Amino acid sequence: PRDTAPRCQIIGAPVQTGAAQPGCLMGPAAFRTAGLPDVLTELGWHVEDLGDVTLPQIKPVAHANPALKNLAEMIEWTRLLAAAAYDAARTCDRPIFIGGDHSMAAGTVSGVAKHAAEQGRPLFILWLDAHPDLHTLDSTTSGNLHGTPVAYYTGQPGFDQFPPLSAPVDPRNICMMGIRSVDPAERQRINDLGLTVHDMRAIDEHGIVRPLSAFLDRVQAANGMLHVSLDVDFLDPSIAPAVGTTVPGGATFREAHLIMEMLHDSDLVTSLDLVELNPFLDERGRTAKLMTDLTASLFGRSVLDRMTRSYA
Ligand code: HAR
Ligand code: MN
Ligand code: MN
Ligand code: MN
Repeated sequence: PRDTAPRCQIIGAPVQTGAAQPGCLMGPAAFRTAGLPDVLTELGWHVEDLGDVTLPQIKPVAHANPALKNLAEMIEWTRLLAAAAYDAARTCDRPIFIGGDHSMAAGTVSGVAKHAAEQGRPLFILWLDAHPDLHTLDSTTSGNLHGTPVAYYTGQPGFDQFPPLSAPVDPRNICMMGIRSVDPAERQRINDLGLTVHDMRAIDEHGIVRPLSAFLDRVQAANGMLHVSLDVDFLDPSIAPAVGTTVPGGATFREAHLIMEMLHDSDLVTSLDLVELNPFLDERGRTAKLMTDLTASLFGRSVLDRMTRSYA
């Protein structure tokens, strides 16, 4: 690529302690096997693969909620990934965090949020998921901590054992799409915090273009930074089987690509998570390949040159 090419760093986060089923540990290797770095290079990006973050030996951490699983692991991953994400956001145009279950977003989002705050810019989040992942450590009944990162990075109470947030994300700057599995405590929190949530019913009725355009207009008007967090289970299980928490009725192939294409045209995205890929559950690599192709659309792959851009 040219010296002036935009710069992307890839950071592997082999986190699986937040999910009930093992396997997300292999996610970063599957993304590399699917050719993610080469695909981005071919699209004209300068790509640097920083390898995987690794977790040192850690001691268990106690908590009053007996359901919690692997709390100490999530706390340490959050610390390590927040530092890695902060560094990457400072040194390149668009870091990609390849996971790893969604508990990793506690680290990646809080790390890029610190960078955004230092730039004096608000951070917006586009959360593409079947689930809102809005449990606190006290409200989760499954104890699977991939259901909690949004509560952490927005500064909800009860995360005192976690690294202190230097810049909590304003819940009003979060837009969720694809949601179709919400627990009662999360439903209440969505209302209390004022998140924008386009559930699958809303997408069935209105499509993705208008809700996404409205959100991107807000990001643009605020000179915001935009972090996109793409959970495999956002997609319909018929096209993306490699995830431990499939929910029927997810986004279609074209809905997902169109979101990525609009995000590319907007030129607003400043960081990306690719999460919940469980290669142990995949069929001949098809989910890893689809997630890689969606990333390619976000990084500029298109069928034809487009003369007009919705977001200049
Ligand atoms: N809300 C459920 C729970 O807390 C399911 C959480 C599943 N989360 C993910 N990430 N797969 O979106 O157990
Ligand atoms: Mn930056
Ligand atoms: Mn999720
Ligand atoms: Mn999910």
